[in-house]
Amino acid sequence: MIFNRSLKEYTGYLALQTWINQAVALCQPSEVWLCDGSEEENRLLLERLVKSGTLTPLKNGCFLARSDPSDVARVEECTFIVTETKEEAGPTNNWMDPEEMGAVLSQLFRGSMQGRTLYVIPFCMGPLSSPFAKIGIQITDSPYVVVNMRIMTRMGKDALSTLQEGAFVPCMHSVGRPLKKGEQDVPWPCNTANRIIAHFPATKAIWSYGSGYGGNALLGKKCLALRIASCLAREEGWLAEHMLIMGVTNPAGVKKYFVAAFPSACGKTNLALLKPALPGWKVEVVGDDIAWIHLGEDGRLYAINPENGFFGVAPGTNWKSNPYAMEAISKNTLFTNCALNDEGEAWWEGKTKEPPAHLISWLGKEWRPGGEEKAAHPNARFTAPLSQCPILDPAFQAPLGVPLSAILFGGRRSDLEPLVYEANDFVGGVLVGASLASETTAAGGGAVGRLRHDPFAMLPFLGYPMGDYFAHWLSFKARTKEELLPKIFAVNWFRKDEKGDYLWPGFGENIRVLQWIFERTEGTAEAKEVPFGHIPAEGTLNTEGLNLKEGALEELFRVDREGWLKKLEETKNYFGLFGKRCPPELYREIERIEAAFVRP
Ligand code: OXD
Ligand code: MN
Repeated sequence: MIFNRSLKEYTGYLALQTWINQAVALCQPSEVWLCDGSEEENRLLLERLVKSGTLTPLKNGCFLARSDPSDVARVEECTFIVTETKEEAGPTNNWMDPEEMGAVLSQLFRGSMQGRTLYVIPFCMGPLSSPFAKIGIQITDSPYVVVNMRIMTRMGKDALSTLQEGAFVPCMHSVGRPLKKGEQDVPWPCNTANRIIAHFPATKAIWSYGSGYGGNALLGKKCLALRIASCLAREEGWLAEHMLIMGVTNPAGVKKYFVAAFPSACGKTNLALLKPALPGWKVEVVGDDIAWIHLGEDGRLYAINPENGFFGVAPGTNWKSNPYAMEAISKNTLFTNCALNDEGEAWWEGKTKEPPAHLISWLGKEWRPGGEEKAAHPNARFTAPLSQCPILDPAFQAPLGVPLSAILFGGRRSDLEPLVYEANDFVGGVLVGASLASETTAAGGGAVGRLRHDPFAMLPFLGYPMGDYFAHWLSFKARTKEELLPKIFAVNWFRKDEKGDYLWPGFGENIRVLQWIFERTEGTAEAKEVPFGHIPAEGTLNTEGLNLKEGALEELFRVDREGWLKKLEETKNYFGLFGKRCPPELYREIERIEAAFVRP
């Protein structure tokens, strides 16, 4: 065991030692490395990774990894919720029986780390001093995972110091490629034919096999902070959400916090790091992907970011679309599946207006512009510490989180959904979240551009039945005064005209929409009532200095009655999938909107 302090010094030692012993007996590694999270350790691991060909050093302390071409995204079809009955996992999850899964996993993991090092990663999701933080212990045979987890979480000794006996989420991970004596390793070991990412809500355990990529392997993120956390949140009365957290300050210096849920790769990082196009407005970021939301003693909702880094989609990120992200990733960043330019920097589609004349592609091949193949994979990622972000919110480490004034739901929809509207009330807002649908992206591993329901942007990340989740959201209404709950809004930056061009410029100009939302939460912005809520009254959305195409604004807020009635009907059909678990309040809200459409 390589660690300069004995495990016995930690309160949580007994249960942890047992867990490590079991893992060692099962996986049969050739050495065990308990990670302390230090600079020195990180340097050693990076050296190992460069030597093994997994990482290529870049400028400014950055590194590039090229994954196996078959291991490039989360794999939703290989992700399971393991419960006694299928009903407990719910109709939106893949399910397996615990005994059956136990048998599959013990076979896969037996000897899976032969010839490799077993790393033990203690990590904390949430600020170390937060009563809402959760400790995870990830066991992995991937040093690439260790160096990523060090950026994405509070990892090592500090996390271990806060461990109480037995109070950790056990996270077991293997790339599934044992090495025979003398066998040469490959740069990106994986076993994609046998990938399985299994979650056990009853014991809160996570077992992941066969993939080294992103959310499949960095188990603090989607597995712990969303799927397992959603189960904990249901039991303990809070919410674990796929949401960014941002602070918005107006020119008068008043600050409010918003959270926003968007499906994967729909612009959460860009919105969280928005550089306002309007003078006097300021945006600061608390988190770009996950929010843990608790009811405060004052009856308001508060959010913490359980993560400590960005694991963002690189393609499309540039100095215009997201200058603060570009700054954050300018040093000490791990790039995965980006291309490599001749200056020793990572490159991806959209980084520069014109692609460089020569690159090495994410596949490690010579690349020149004009061909069919992309230089970077569409789901290429950067892993960068939040601390490097120039607009990190000062309350980022606040143990109880930041108070919320608004909740936004958004998808990628080329038609129907207006640029922004406010829901009728809290129940109406829960309906907005529950009926969220979006065009699919490269992050989920399946077909791209297909409209699919993605309630609360949580479809791939909920650990229990969707209908119960809707009811859990609604339960907050009875637990506090409605006027203390954040107002709920829907946004859609992706509306297109009949030629297929975007109607709204997006990016920094989205502050105009945030301004209206901000002012609605203060009760100062005027609104026009529509059946599904309120849209900005004419002239209320600040479009000064914006050169919108003629008719664009009208189109962005056009209420397509037939389209909406069809959507409501279709939403009812979709909710039918959840049977009796779907709360009747949501059907009543749909009926209320339908009736308002029918009334002259
Ligand atoms: C992510 C995702 O990586 O949602 O954040 O896929
Ligand atoms: Mn995400």
